[in-house]
Amino acid sequence: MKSGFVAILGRPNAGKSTLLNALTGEKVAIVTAKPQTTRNRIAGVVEVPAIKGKQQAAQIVFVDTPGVHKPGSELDRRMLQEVQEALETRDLVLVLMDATRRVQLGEPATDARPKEKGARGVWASEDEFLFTLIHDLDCPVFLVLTKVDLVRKEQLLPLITSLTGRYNFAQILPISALKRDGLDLLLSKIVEALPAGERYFPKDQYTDQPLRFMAAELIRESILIETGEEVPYASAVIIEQFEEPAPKARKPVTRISAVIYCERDGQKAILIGKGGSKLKAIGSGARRKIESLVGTQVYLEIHVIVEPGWRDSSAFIESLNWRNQLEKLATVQDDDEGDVKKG
Ligand SMILES: Nc1nc2c(ncn2[C@@H]2O[C@H](COP(=O)(O)OP(=O)(O)O)[C@@H](O)[C@H]2O)c(=O)[nH]1
Ligand SMILES: [Mg+2]
Repeated sequence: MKSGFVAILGRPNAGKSTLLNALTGEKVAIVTAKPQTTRNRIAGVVEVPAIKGKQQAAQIVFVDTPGVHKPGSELDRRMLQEVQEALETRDLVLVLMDATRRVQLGEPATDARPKEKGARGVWASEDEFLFTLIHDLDCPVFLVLTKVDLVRKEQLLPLITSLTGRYNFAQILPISALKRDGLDLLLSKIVEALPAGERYFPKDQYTDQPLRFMAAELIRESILIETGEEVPYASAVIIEQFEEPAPKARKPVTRISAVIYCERDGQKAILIGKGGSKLKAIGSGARRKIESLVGTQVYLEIHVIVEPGWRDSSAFIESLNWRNQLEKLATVQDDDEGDVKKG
């Protein structure tokens, strides 16, 4: 059999998380129309069955990453680090490009142009930045043009020409993650390129994320849907308590207590809303999704706390990372088992 890690790389909003979910057939990563939805690298595991005489069986570990953009805050720098960490352990890279975007033909990279959204100069220089990340990779890199359900075929050609002029891609594959078009071909091209190897994850595991982090992400997705302006970007969610139902409970309930951190009083007021109406909407939207994730009824309690300037606090940002949270939980458990508790 074959196996390997496949990093999904691209600009914000390219459709990376949508592709991850389409490939795994599960809601592994949250998806919204807003850029910079994904903050951590997230693995989604796909089992590909063998096709007799054609293709070996494979386990592909796709790694979704935050959108590549030039960092402004400490949070941005941490997100870029997640991208780089995904690139350290990979057997193949997918560069995902939104097929609906405009083409820049041979434009010079410059930051001197106005920084409005979609301004040509900014697009070009941010692309250049993405290309520097893949510049020295010693593995196959596929160009995947996604959202082709939104464009006519003849529109693709100029985009392909301009992108292949910059990098020697091993494959160029048009897909639509939304319509699930082109995914089988993409999978078989990936399997072809992967090395022989054993599974990295148990056969029935579809992600590396712990449930409590997925619950935090679903709450963040609700915030992204329910609020506008800078509120979603200034918000972070931490699960303080995640209590699974007692074994054999007649009516199993998962009890979750979460905190939404924001940066200013005004943002807190927006998150809570008139008479608590906004927080209620965020909570009930998230609760439904968490219920379908954990498969039990969920009691969800949410508090909002102002943590001024957290996006520039590396200590706070590190505490958001579930890999760090797991380490901390393990230490607490060790302490509980071994030592007499202080205080
Ligand atoms: N029409 C269409 N929209 C898509 C497709 N893939 C993603 N999108 C949309 O593009 C937006 C960004 O998707 P997301 O997966 O969050 O992008 P990411 O930031 O790269 O992870 C969302 O509104 C998606 O619904 C696609 O294949 N077709
Ligand atoms: Mg994403």
